[in-house]
Amino acid sequence: SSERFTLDDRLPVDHLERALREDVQRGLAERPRWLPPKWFYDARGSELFEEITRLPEYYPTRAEQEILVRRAPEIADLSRAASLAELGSGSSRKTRLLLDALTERGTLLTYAPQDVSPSALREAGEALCLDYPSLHVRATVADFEQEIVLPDTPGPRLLAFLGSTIGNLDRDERAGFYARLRRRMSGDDQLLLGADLVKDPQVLVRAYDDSRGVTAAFNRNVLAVLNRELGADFDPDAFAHRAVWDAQHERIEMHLVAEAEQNVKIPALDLRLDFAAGESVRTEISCKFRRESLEEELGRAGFTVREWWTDGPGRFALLLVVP
Ligand code: AVJ
Repeated sequence: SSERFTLDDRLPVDHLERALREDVQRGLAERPRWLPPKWFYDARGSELFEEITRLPEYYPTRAEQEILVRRAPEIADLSRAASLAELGSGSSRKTRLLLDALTERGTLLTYAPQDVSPSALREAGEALCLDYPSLHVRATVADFEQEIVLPDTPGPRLLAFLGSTIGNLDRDERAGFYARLRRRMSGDDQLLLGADLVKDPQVLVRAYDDSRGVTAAFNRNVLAVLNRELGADFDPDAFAHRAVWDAQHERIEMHLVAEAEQNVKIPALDLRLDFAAGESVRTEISCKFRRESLEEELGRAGFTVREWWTDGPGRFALLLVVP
């Protein structure tokens, strides 16, 4: 296409609705109950997440940004990427640092963001086209848990998976994800991976339980999504926000805890749920990483870590990984 911006929607029209129903049906029936974190991100949830990234307690976004500012020229030199693909690109805010460096280096032709939100892709894509007048933006609407779409452009591709979104997957899910990624990548492609690191549990818990209650609102928003999409009658205010450090799995878990006994109807699923007082729904895992074990799990999938960069205080890592 001669258009500088294209958007390829690969999700079947009823995908989100079908997947949501399946996830809710499965997760809320299990004990302990759980929901996948991807359902946080409707328009309101995406707004709340943007607000989280600006909170004083939520360091990961700023830490990763600091690394990108410092290392973008090296990333451009080492990858010489003709295209930059990004999984779960959202607002593409941090991406500009990479686009600037790769444009400066003179190799970049195409940016290929992939996200489940067509509106985020359109907004970000159109803004980028204005600011990068020779860039081609090839956006894809797809769920990276289902499919990983890389542009079929010539030359090396740099695949970015930033923000420690990888932490939302447990060990087994990560292994499956790496394997699918590895199969899609050619010998000259590279992966740029953002990973939040294990640190003082107090610092971690505060990052997920901020004093202004933005993360609490973000967490409860998933109940509003279920109310709207499935006609459920959750009272979000009847659930307390909890962030806990699971030392065994080295992960933060977010929960919604029923403050009193609740009966909830989900008509679209013909479901009635009884919550005992104190019963919780796990809404997110956010795994934290150590260098050795992360390099090892990537190695098992056939990847080699070429560079490991951290921010000054060593809170967050950015990895350049090769097949
Ligand atoms: C976007 C998945 C990386 O786990 O830190 C922020 C989401 N949840 N605060 C994270 C999130 C609560 C975030 N990720």
